[in-house]
Amino acid sequence: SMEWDSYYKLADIYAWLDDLVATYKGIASIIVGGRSHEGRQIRGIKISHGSGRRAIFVEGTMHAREWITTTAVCYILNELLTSNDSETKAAAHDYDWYIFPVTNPDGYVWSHEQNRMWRKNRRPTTGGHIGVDLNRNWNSNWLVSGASTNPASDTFAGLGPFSEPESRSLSAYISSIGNKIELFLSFHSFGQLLLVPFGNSTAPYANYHDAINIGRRAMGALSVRYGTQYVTGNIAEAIYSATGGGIDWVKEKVGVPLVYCYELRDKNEHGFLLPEDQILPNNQEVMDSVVEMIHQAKRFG
Ligand code: 0X9
Ligand code: ZN
Repeated sequence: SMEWDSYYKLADIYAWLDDLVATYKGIASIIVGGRSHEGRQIRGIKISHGSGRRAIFVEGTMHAREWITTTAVCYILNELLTSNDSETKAAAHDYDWYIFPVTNPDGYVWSHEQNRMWRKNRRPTTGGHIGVDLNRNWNSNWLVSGASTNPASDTFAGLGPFSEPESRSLSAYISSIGNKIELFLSFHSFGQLLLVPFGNSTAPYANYHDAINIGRRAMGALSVRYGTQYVTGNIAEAIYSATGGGIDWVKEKVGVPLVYCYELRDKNEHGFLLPEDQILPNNQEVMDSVVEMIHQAKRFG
């Protein structure tokens, strides 16, 4: 089991997923959201307590060095399977959950073994350069803004939309269950932000104000335990203009009503190197916010 006091390597996380499925037979099953360039699975878990339920999709570690997102997604999964809290249990029972802790497995392994600050995937592109920013590679306003055509750049968008096996296969998986997804959560770090689409436009869409209100209330719940403050806002406004991101595609092309991108702790004191003693508090406050978000989403319909 996980102790939430250190960051885990990919092999340990994947073995833990397999253990959970063995322990929670009939409720948890392994799902595979495709394969990476180096042939690793994008391995996740589906939690389902019965048929006919709407779905919540949770993914982390699209950016390799954002290790706090890996453990936060694992924690959500663990709580949904093991918590005795009534609201958490209701959330687990009322929805089908599709949970992928590591959507960029090659990059994550590279960040553990070779370069702690690696962000992109590990596929060779042009000019001897390696890696595409998977959060610029989705087919939504691809390469329109905040993305690079330079293969050496950390925000290189790739040679075309969905040029990368990780974003291509995960998007196909999302499409295959798209009409049942009610809420989509993408975990990044850092900055303490809760972002809603779109990456290059601040124009409100149909449920924009509901999305912001639900998000603000969820961040209110997040702040209760340790006082951690998050800002909720549109991507282009709250952080910077960036297109080709996962949540933009999920909103625009799949039509999922509620989609959010968390930018977890901290606010650049430690940045990507968030100390291990912040793992548990971070994960607890995030779980508080997810439970409240579901509660609020029901209120707003
Ligand atoms: O630049 C990014 O991809 C995200 N910030 S990070 O520091 N984690 O790299 C922000 C992305 C926001 N846009 C979308 N999710 N579409
Ligand atoms: Zn990121």
